[in-house]
Amino acid sequence: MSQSQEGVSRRHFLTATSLGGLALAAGGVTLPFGFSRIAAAVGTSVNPPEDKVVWGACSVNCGSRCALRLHVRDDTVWRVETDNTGLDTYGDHQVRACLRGRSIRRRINHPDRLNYPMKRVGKRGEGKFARVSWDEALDTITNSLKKTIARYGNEAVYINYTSGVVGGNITRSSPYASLVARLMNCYGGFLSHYGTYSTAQIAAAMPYTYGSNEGNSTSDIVNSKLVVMFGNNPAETRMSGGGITYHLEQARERSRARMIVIDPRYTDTAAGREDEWIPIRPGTDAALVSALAWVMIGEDLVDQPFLDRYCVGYDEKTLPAGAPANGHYKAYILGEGEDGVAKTPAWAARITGIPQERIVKLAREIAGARPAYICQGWGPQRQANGELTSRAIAMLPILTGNVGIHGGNSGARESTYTITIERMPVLENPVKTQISCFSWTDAIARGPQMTALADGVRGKEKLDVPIKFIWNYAGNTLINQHSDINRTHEILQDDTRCETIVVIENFMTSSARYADILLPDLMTVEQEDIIPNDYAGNMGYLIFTQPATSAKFERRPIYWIMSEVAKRLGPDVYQRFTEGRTQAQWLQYLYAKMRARDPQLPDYEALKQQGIYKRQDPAGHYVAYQDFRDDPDAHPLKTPSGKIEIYSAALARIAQTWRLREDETISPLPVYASTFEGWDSPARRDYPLQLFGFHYKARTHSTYGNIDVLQAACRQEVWINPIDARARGIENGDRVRVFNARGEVRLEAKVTPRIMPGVSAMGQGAWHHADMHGDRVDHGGCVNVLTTQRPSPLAKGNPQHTNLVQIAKI
Ligand SMILES: Nc1nc2c(c(=O)[nH]1)N[C@H]1C(S)=C(S)[C@@H](COP(=O)(O)OP(=O)(O)OC[C@H]3O[C@@H](n4cnc5c(=O)[nH]c(N)nc54)[C@H](O)[C@@H]3O)O[C@H]1N2
Ligand SMILES: Nc1nc2c(c(=O)[nH]1)N[C@H]1C(S)=C(S)[C@@H](COP(=O)(O)OP(=O)(O)OC[C@H]3O[C@@H](n4cnc5c(=O)[nH]c(N)nc54)[C@H](O)[C@@H]3O)O[C@H]1N2
Ligand code: SF4
Ligand SMILES: [Mo]
Repeated sequence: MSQSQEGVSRRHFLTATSLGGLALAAGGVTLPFGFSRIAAAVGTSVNPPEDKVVWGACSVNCGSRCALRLHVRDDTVWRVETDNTGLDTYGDHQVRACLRGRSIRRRINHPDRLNYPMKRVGKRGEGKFARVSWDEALDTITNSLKKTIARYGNEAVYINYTSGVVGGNITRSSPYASLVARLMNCYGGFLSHYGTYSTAQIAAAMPYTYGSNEGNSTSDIVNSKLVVMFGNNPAETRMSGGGITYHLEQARERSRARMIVIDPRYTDTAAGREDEWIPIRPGTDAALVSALAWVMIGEDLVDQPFLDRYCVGYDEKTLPAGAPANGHYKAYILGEGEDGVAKTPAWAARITGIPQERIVKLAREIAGARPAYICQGWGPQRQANGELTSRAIAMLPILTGNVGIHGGNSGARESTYTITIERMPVLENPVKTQISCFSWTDAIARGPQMTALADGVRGKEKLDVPIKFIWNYAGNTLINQHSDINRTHEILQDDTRCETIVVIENFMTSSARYADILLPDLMTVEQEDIIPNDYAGNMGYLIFTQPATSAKFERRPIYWIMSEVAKRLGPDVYQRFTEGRTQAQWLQYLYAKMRARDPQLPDYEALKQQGIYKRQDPAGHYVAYQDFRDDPDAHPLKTPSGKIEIYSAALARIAQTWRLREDETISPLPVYASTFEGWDSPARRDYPLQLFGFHYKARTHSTYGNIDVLQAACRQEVWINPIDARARGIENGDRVRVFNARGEVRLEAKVTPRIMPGVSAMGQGAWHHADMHGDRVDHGGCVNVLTTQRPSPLAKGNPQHTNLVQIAKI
């Protein structure tokens, strides 16, 4: 708690009488600092004095993480400010919260917050609950868990992907690292998953090229001449003042690097800061890259020495033994490979919607600007052919030798500097079987039919049992965030399939409605925890949060909840789970370990006082694969050959052995392939518009989605180009139906040239709002009514950006 620090500040504004006096008191630093003090001073003059100001953090999964200063009066948070420490110069800048974090008081004090444990009384999904005691709730969970494991084994217990508190350490919700996982690992284990909804395709694919999935730090753009962004929108997806959007701006201000944004939408990242926006048809980036390669090869613009020394499979010279003749990349591009098609700009123009001349110019521009920071967000890979796309985009820095150097990049998304963190240990899972994080609905519906070769089951040839028990702590992927909500409803509402669902939440979300037992959690800002930065360029930090208020109603912290279940599972389980420590003792124990590894860290009490501790990357900027670039023999990559594998023999083997459908492609080369529900799919006859759900500033997924001021500031709309709107008689602001064979969503249309013709989009994460026992039409604008549960071929990941719909005026 930062009471003493705040006490000093408060004395300043109680004695200061003018703006000048205030600015002086604040050390004459930045305007926002002075302003917030004035606001506080005005507040204190008309209201009773506040009791304290407490350091908190916004710990949602937005890829940033922000410090909050919670002003508390009468045991209630009544005002929220953000980081005000340091001189606020770039490199020691303030980690300022975005409007979501600044509105957290409205989440903390929301009238709809869950207050008591509840059990389901109606049909599953109907949303009928009755209040029960904690004892009854915990006993019920324990008995169901025991029964499930006795009858089906530990593999029938699943911990769903959830990211609501991904920022926490003790409170962390990430399924790999949560206290739920720790508990299950103390009790025989659980069916786990690989991959995430965020990065399934790129995280599966990139390692075939590079051995890992890393990018340069965004701050390294200070050394770049050109920035090329494929479907990357940090102005909306990394919004913190300590986040990537700030680094991008500051670094470009210094390097004056040109910026080209390649995205079906004119994004907030472009928004006048770009030098050029190139709209592209979703799912076709690999075609664009192929044509760029065609121009570069034809005009002798490729970095041949780099390709010869560092890469495998660019041309005949480095094609691995066992690969087919002309199986190399150059042959593929020039039309001498298996398909016999030259990847000319004319060929790509038809696929991507980008004019040929622009493709030629872009190729010359990229090859001529060194170093170039070529990167991708995760939008392009959240497509049904996303594995191919992510590796294809990486070809541009590879062809131009931009990998492993300052100001360059690998083609992946940025990496970040992180301060030493010692995670709450989750122990080892005795169960080795895994499914992809996206295929859990299938594992309920047809678990024992799922195999390694057809469905990506790992650790076993096939699943033996379906999922019978689900833990869902701090997540909304049971309904809202998982694809094809209407199908999910069918699967979940039948409680003879998955027999028990436990949801631990703050709100009655669409997922919470499917709980059998629903438990009210404390929020991170109501607990003690130490929270590291997420994506933050080259300035890492730690935030030490303290409980802003006491625990209200019967809300309980996750550590207590899991300890109580452990206790009911037996004294040995309880002992293994807690190791005899309280939550506070765990934190001290973990922090002591951190300091042992990193003696520069402030001591525990000092960190508690100062709330946030920042440090710049001592190495300057992170450069992905720099060691390898400097000395490839001494520092080989983690690929089988130790080199950049443009041709991957491992993928060639998978392509031969896995069971794939007609319209699915796994290839040793980063080729372009069309896919199900793409721009050229026959289904376009009925559903002519492509649709995806971008990550939206109104919310972090669904979190903050119930905050009125944010809803008003950033409306939930479907973007549609004026050409497509006119053809349908739709005007800006009209209510429309967006539908396909899976369902229907109703919301307002945003008619705008900011999206290319033939494509539509809406912010993902809006709260699903439908009568599931009636017409099932969603009035909340939730894109997942329209998305498919069919996984992508290699990662078995979520192709949630690959959809076809029709839009009609209501
Ligand atoms: N405000 C806010 N920030 C967030 C989140 C949030 O919900 N709200 N979520 C966080 C999380 S968990 C994640 S995983 C990240 C997600 O980060 P991303 O996955 O990068 O975000 P998206 O908006 O899905 O996609 C980025 C851009 O890709 C574009 N795009 C879509 N398909 C294609 C394509 O085929 N080709 C090209 N070139 N572009 C395409 C979209 O228009 C969009 O502008 O964001 C994080 N940040
Ligand atoms: N169509 C489509 N769907 C998508 C995506 C997309 O791009 N398109 N993106 C996908 C991606 S990348 C991701 S990461 C997922 C994210 O999906 P989720 O991980 O489900 O993320 P949220 O929707 O934010 O849900 C987090 C939940 O945690 C709760 N919560 C927040 N704080 C706390 C707390 O302190 N305690 C407890 N117990 N609960 C808390 C919130 O109320 C909220 O219900 O969505 C995926 N779904
Ligand atoms: S939503 Fe993200 S950027 Fe906004 S305050 Fe929270 S952590 Fe920071
Ligand atoms: Mo994500």
